[in-house]
Amino acid sequence: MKTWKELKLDLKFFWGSLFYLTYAPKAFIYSRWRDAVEAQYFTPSSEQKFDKPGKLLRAEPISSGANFYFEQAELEITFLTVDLVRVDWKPGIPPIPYAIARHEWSEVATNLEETNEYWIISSTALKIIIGIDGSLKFYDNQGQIIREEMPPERKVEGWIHQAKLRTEERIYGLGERSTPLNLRTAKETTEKGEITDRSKTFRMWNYDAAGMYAPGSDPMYLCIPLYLGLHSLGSYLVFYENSFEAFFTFSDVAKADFVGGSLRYYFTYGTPAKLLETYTELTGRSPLPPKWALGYHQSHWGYRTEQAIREEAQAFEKHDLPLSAIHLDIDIQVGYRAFTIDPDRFPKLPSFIKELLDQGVRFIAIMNPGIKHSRHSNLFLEGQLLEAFCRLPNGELVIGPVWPGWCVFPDFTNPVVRKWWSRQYEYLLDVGVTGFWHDMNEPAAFILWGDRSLPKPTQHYMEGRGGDHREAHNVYGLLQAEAGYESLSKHRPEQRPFIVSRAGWAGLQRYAWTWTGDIECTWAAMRITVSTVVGLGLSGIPYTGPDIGGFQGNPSAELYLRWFQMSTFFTFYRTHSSNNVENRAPWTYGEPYLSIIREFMQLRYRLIPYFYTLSWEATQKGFPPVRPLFWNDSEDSQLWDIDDAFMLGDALLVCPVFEEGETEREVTLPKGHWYSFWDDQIIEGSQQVNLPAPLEKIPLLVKAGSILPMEEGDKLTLHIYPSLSGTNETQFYFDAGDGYGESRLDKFRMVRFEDGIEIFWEQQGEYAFPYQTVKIQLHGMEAKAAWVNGNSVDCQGNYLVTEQFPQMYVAGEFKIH
Ligand code: NBV
Repeated sequence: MKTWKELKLDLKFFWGSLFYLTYAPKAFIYSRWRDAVEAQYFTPSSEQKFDKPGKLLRAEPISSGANFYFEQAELEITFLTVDLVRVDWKPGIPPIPYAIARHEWSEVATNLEETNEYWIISSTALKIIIGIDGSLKFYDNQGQIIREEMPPERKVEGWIHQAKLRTEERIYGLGERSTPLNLRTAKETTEKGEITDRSKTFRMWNYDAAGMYAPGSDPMYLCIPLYLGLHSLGSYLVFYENSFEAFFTFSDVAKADFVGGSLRYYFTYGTPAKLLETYTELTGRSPLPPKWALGYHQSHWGYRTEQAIREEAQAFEKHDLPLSAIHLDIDIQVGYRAFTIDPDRFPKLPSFIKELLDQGVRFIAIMNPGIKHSRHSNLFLEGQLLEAFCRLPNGELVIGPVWPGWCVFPDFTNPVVRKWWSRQYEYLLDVGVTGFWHDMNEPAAFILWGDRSLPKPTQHYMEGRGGDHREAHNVYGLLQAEAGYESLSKHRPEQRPFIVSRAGWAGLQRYAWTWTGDIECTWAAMRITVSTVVGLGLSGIPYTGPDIGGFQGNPSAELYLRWFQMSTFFTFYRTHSSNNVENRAPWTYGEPYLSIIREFMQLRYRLIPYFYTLSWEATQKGFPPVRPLFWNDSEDSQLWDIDDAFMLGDALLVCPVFEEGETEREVTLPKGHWYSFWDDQIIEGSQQVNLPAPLEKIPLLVKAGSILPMEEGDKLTLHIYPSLSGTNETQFYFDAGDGYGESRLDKFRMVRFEDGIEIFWEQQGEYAFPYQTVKIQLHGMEAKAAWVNGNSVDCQGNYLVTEQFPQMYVAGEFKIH
């Protein structure tokens, strides 16, 4: 017998499904029309086809590189730095550099040599051998071969590019993926759900999961044609600057098959950290987010009125839970139209937003790119005059069904359209909306079969050079985010923009955060999220997180709790759920879950100085805050496949629990020593251990040698985790938390001695130190005496309270020797 609550949920699900059905006739008409359009416009190209480049005939040096002339192709190799090269095979339509942030590079000295069998182009750090047949071999500065590429194959349109993979080689990246972290272990699943032994083919085509996806589903919303290879001789990164649809497979070879465009790619090698630093130098880094964005966000598709939102915010207060933002879904709009908020349901919006802000809660509004095709829509009329909407080659408007009904789609590849779109945010900013949530921007349309997007012959401006949807599709969300970002920077220059975008491409990190979409509510789904988030980080996107508890379905209390605990250590910390499930918030499941969740939320807020420093580091180096375990230990092959745990920065190792009823879990530790965050137990690294994971905790480890900054009001506690020996350096970044004012860096050097530790503290920058007191909390050490700047100070067991100091010595006994 079902309980009343279960019956209510079934009913909600039933109505929700009926609601989707109302779109079915439009989806049917659209799917038929799209198929007809594609059949009409796609005729085989008359372009001459050849397979391989043919024989290498000659080469000539150019500035920072060389040109190589083959019988049927041309190859241009340019060194942007000594260890970053651009490889450009021609012919092919040159890409519009949407991904690229840096265009000017200093000249690099290169050397071009010819031998009997091949040519060599080299810098001081990288040597490339160009075979007579067009094969390429990349060598590092030790003379080790890092990557071996076969001659590319030109198709009628597009290219196939293959490289050999070493037996032990692992592959990561491709943007957002819902598979094991090492993409080489992912297998194809049959329609019946059976797993085959064939390698999975990953598709590059931003894709709307339309309400629910399960682990293994591919493609996802945000594809990036980039991967990292990691093997016993080193690691490298390849980024294809080609936004066309493509298929990547990793078996004995890595195969990239593009349906169009040119074959232009970038190669660099080095440690994973170095790879991300170089890649984000090329494609740009995330700007510093406003600090509040690192707090907790609450969302549900279903908050319809001012009162409902007020009650939700008040419930946070009532339950003594922190809240930084509330996300408002399409139900607050008028007929689901972009840039609208229903004035009847939000009669006093500016004062309501102010009321929320006074409680520290920001108002984030959703927006979809589709504009209602109607003469009663101002945006439609304006856009028509501007010729802003996508059309077919015969000039016919592309009209597809989305939430508002029949919609037209702005062509964001046109700068005039981006500017027009940018202006639309202005009044919502004036009303007080803090940030925006870009949904359905793959772009997605409702269908009954076939592709969930615009017809491929849809024409795009492509900055004036023209192109069709096959090329523009994957950059659509990126360019919408650019327009949004420009708008927020321009119209509200004193605050940092906050945009969350579902779709994107290489470079999205410059403008927006993302989230991992409509994941189902299962333990397996929660588990795969670690790979998705870590993989996105390795693809240059540092800010992401899942809908806590999953989007579609009602998780058990335990699943929600475990999901919450894990997400406490992801950058984007948000509960969100579908409109046909129960509204889910930290108190939904009562005790003991509420109290445990509260503790994790409080821990998250205490850790904000740590998160914020990681954000600053992302602006400087492009390092994702959430990292794989091999990040600092890429030579340890034991760590290469670990995707059930992750690092938050260099100091914290997070081991979520992925099974119902589990109260302990196995953890593989990287080298060094690790402190259990909960009880200071010290564990030696480079081994597998079983750690307790009762409901109220997940294994959380701190690397020996770290200092963890934690704040509570105007008090900063520096948690000191001494290493066995040597010196460790750490720095923390502080500023006003928003805007573009002064900042400061507090740099700590910790030296471990036999009988104590010495800490040096240096400051840089004009921003005043934001705390009244500093507490030094020692871990794994019993203090006996302490001196600050040479003066003896009171020291109680394992902590002392002080002001800022240039030097401190604490003598005592250590738990590890
Ligand atoms: O706007 C409704 C949902 C949203 O809640 C979700 O987060 C998005 O991923 N949106 C998708 C559109 C409908 C999905 C069925």
